Amino acid sequence: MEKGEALVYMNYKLIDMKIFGDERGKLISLEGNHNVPFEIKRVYWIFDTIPNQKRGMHAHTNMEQIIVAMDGACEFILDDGIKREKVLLNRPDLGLYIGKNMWREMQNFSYGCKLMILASSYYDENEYIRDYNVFLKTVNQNKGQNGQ
Ligand code: T46
Repeated sequence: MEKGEALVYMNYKLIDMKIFGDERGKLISLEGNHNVPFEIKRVYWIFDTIPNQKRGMHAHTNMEQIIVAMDGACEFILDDGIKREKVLLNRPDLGLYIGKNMWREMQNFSYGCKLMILASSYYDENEYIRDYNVFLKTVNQNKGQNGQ
């Protein structure tokens, strides 16, 4: 988190994406800094997931993302250090935006679930927090800095 940057609680939102559809099928278009609220630096996808295998279990200090279940479904647990909420991704026209400093866990993957992720930064393992206690400490420190 940059100095002076405010901590945003439950820094995520669900986005219903505009579908261009006709008798031939459907199409969705995402553009950086237009309907995606950041410049897209990286795209990756997750596939061959295993239903009872959790993924994620980390937060990002310096990355924003949009996640789409292109096929199948999975649940995201989102946690800002105070509150935890569960979100179901189960449609290719539903985007999950996750901002900085949000702990995420992915669970209950359906068979064949495929996730596509647009990210605001290049891969950098140093901006991952993979220990929940370190995450709590970091967000609590930031709250202190923001006078909260
Ligand atoms: C996230 C959720 C939704 C790379 O080398 N480059 C990359 O761009 C990424 C994303 C991963 N990796 C390597 C790092 C690990 O050795 O791929 C391996 C698996 O990554 P990870 O265990 O972090 O995967 P997930 O599914 O737990 O988390 C991923 C993303 O890492 C993360 O940004 O928010 O998907």
